[in-house]
Amino acid sequence: MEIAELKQQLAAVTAKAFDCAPDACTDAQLYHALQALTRQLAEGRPAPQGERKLYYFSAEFLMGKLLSNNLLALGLFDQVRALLDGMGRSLAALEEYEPEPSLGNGGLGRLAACFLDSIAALGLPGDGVGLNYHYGLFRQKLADRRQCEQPDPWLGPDSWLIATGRRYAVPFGGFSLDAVLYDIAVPGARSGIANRLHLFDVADPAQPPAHGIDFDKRDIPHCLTSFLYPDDSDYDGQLLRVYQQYFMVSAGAQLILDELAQRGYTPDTLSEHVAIQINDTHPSMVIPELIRLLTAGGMSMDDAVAQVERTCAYTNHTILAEALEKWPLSYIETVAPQLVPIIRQLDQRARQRSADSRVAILDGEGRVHMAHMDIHYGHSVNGVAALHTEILKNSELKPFYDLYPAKFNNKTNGVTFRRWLEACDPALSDWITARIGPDWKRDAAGLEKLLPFADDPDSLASLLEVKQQNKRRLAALLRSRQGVEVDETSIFDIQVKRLHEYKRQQMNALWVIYKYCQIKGGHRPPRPITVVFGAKAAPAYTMAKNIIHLILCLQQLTESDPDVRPWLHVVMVENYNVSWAEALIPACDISEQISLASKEASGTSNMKFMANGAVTLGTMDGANVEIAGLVGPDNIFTFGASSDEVISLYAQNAYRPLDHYHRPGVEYLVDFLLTPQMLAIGDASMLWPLWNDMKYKDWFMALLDVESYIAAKERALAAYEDRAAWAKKMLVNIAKSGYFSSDRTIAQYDADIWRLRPAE
Ligand code: 26V
Repeated sequence: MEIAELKQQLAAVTAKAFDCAPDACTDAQLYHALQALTRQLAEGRPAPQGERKLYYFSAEFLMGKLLSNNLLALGLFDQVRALLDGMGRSLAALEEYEPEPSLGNGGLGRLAACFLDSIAALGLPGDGVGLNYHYGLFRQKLADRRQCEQPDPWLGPDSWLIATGRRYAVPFGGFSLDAVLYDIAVPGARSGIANRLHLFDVADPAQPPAHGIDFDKRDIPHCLTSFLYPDDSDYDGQLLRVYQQYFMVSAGAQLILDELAQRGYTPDTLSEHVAIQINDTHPSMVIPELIRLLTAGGMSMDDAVAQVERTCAYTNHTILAEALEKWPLSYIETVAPQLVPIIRQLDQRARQRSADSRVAILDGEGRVHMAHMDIHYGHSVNGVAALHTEILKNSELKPFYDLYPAKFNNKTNGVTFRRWLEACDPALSDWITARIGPDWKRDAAGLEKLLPFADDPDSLASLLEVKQQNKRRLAALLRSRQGVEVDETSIFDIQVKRLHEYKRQQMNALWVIYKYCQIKGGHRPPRPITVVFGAKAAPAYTMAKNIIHLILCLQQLTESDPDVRPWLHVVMVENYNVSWAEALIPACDISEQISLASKEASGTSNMKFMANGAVTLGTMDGANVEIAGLVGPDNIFTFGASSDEVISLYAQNAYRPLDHYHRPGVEYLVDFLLTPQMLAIGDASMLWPLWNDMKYKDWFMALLDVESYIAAKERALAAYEDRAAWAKKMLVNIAKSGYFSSDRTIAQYDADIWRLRPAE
């Protein structure tokens, strides 16, 4: 669409809605009009046709704001930017009025959103299936150096939700509840089509809780879709999780069979016409539910099991034992009693396939191992990075790999470069296009064409200028949102991700202590350093909250010390989310990816940072391994124990944190937590358990790697001072990042697992 026509259409909307021309509108009104227009264009697109259709089931879809993304997909991004520019307005300013959908939590949810974007861009028929949470995970407030949780309402008059008018009755034990279907259109870039994200909701949702995020967890009819991952530290909370899961998959399975019939196919052809991807174990009950529905329609159990096994595929996103779901069968007896005989049958059949009790579905304590059900009754099991898949095959899921070697495959994660480069970093996008043309927007592998510019001083100088511009933009945002003043000439070192001990934000905090002591001892760095953290802690995860407390204490300590403040600045962003990521990632110099090797399945922010010209400081974990392989040792800073070393330390129970604590460079860092200056700022009831845990337990081995981490970070900081050499590292990272496009990942899922064969 030309700019003139766009302007005309926009004028029609503003005239009708506000009785004025676009120029006379406020930013809020202009946002409203642009959103309405964009929404209408997205919804007007046809669905892709094909023999087989994918349903991507996920408890989370961390979509982020949709205006820029949808404009890009519709091919209107540049025109809208130009139009607004001509009016003296900016898209960024309008987007401040868009609430961010709070439908996700972390990597798994953001991956689902990137996948929907790529599925649509490739023109593949594939819809998402999830739940319409009203108050999200929670909104994080930082007060008194602690995290507080508030509801995160996001549904308002300008939401992207489409009320479809469709609903399905979900049969729970003792009552039934209607699942009301809302959709969000997912337009594909350059494909001309739009898929849908299907979000099920209760008909009569509860109002937000009066205090924090506490609510009546037994009020299933009203509260089922209130929150994502509601507290499950008690029985009611655990049961609510199972209610949510069954609600999602039962309604989803009914929708699938409905659409199958609408397309003119009978249930005995299910696997030819439907592919289901089970995103981690939250949707696993779709397997027995589909079997239930198929057999209720007259299909034999043998045939139903075979259909479902050919239809479903499972992705594993974590090897942390506590995240592998095991629900007592008694819970399922309460929530969905009709599934119990089916799950027992599936367990019996699995026992016929293998006598190895480690692969049973039901264990001796009457619990259902959800992942086991997925592996037996799905045709594909994939990990999300090369190292992760190898660990699944060789240790975590080894008995299953021995039983079903052909089911296992790797699909290294990816991210959509439309959101994570084109939309969030227009200056860098223009810099790239000025050098290699626009083809990289179609196929990110084309970014390799940048490599010859690694020796072009002008290109390197202007690349540094782009980074500077993004740092300035972030500084302005930090000022307006949090009242924080950061030094734009400092090095921006950024760690943003969920707070978890295995991700080792506490190790980064130990580095802050190291640097603080260095500066106090008169060793100033050559240039100021800004260390940015962003992380939410699960509300019941005490140690994670203690780590947030430590970071906030260090923030206050460094800020209030005039010797240190000019050289070392700790900033914690409040309520880290997709929108924050879109401002932080383009501004980053050093990308912190410091998980304990073997624990981070893949990571995806590592890929986004890389594509935006940050240099990784990381362990050889998850997709960092593949990043290191692509950019080579000169363009990444790696450190720490290898995954093999870590796995063998666990296997032999041989890690002794005290041995590391007693090393001369380590003890004072750990003990710093309990110094009078820290206790004057912080709370001993949070700092002491952290100190005690690090010294005596340290399950994720921060002390094992802290010395090599500090050394590697020093190397990175020193390397930054050779500006031309650093710019070259940035350029190589950008040039090699194309492999991590989710378009590539999705093409592989389709070739190896889904085989969607879209109609030409
Ligand atoms: C598990 C659980 C279990 C306990 C209750 C709450 C809860 C919530 C979520 C999960 C699963 C989270 C898994 C996850 O997000 N994994 C991340 O997936 C990314 C995409 O594949 C990957 O890049 C990250 O490395 C991995 O941590």
